[in-house]
Amino acid sequence: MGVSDPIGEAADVIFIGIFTFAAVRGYQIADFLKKRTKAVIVLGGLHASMNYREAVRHCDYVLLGEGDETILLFLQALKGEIPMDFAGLAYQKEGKLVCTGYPSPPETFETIADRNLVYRYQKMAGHNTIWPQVHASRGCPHNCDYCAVVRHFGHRVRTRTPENVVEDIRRSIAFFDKGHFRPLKDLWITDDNFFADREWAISVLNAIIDSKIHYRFNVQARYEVGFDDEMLSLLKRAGFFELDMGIEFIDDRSFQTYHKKSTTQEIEEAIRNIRRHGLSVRGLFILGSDDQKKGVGDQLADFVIRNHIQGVLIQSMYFVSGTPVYETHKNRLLHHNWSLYNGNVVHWPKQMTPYELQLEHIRASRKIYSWKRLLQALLFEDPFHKLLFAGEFFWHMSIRADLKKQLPYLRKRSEESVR
Ligand code: B12
Ligand code: SF4
Repeated sequence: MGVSDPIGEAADVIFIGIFTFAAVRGYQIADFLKKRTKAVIVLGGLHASMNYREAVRHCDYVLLGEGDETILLFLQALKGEIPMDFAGLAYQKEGKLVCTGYPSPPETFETIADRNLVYRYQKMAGHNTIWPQVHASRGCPHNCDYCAVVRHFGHRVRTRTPENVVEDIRRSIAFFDKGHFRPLKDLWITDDNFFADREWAISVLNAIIDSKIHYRFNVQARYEVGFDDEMLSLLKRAGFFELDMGIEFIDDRSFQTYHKKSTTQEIEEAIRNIRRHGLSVRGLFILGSDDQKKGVGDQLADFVIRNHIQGVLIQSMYFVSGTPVYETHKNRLLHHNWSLYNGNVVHWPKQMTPYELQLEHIRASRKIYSWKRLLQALLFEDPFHKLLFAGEFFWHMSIRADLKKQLPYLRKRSEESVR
């Protein structure tokens, strides 16, 4: 599809990838294309894979799991070169669902995407809200109940070679910086658990240092890396400025309930050590656990401020079928409107109403991104963090505006006496 063929009339196959928050839109596009083109419509990605029974109603085929190898097999099958029966397929045949199961994940995934192939991506790259990013490994050995990613990519950690990662970083930076002025330059390593294979992580960091690429990087991390002084020094030398830590909860009971192996004390100690190494910490939090009560918004904000956490993403719990939390909470979901699974409250927590929980979220965001803290950041932070905080201040304003739009609905549902 392109400018001369905006709806893909000439396409033979159209592949559409969806995460949960994009599923509704993805289905609309798939339905539209199905009616308007002759192309074979294929849905894939995390949400389509974990909800293939739902996704299959909007397309000709769902391809489950990672697409690197199955897309090629699929194209071969479509051309009649191999039978359409390999692992990773779901489709409807004579009104019945056929599913050949999840395929084995690829062992190597060294292909560096040509970013020029994405329609208008070069234009989007000029915006400060889109950063260069590289995904260097897949899989995580942990088993947190709410995590959809580990169900999709599996527990076994699979990595790209350090040379391949560095080459991708180089090309990503070149693509993003070409012809654009971006005051906040940084590249995000988006792995869910970059440090799960310690030796490999060290070799990637050494490869970045040897490459003489001078850039600013951030990466997602569990708290354990905060006790690894060698790793923290290497991160600093390689140009990393921030670790995005999946902290999730601020009470030990919630960690236990959802099988997240952490304690609040360990996390706080880790943050202190990370900061000692000159790196900042961004906190990724989940609100709405069954152990949390009213007041959790304030507690979360106090935790962030006390521990000098430089920025936050707060997300109310969400539930995707295939995750343990979906099984334990499916009778308490407010709806299955996936487009609202983007931070909003979507379930009945145990000790608050949905409305109260949404207010806690708004309160935490307002306290962390207050005018007073904006002024403090502008006065006392380094130039990069001044800009970052100011940007996030306005971003959180827009997040709160979106959260507030849901309040009337959540109030109404909360007033219902029968759950
Ligand atoms: C980068 C990222 C972002 C960036 C995106 C920036 C950008 N320019 O792309 C930003 C910061 C904007 C972002 C925002 C959000 N994100 Co986000 N994000 C990610 C992250 C960390 C990496 C994505 C990635 O590159 N993955 C690596 C590639 C290789 O994986 P992939 O895209 O899934 O593709 C593979 C397969 O799925 C498959 N595949 C994919 N598509 C298709 C299509 C077909 C046809 C086929 C056959 C196969 C196939 O093949 C690929 C290769 O194996 C993921 C975590 C993760 N591990 O994916 C979270 C993640 C996608 N985000 C998530 C969430 C919740 C959000 C937010 C709602 C957070 C919030 N509260 O605001 C917002 C939503 C924004 C929006 N409305 O669009 C969740 C989604 C959960 C879910 N059930 O869908 C994830 C999974 C994080 C998590 N730990 O749960 N995000
Ligand atoms: S540590 Fe992170 S990536 Fe691993 S299972 Fe838990 S939430 Fe998922």
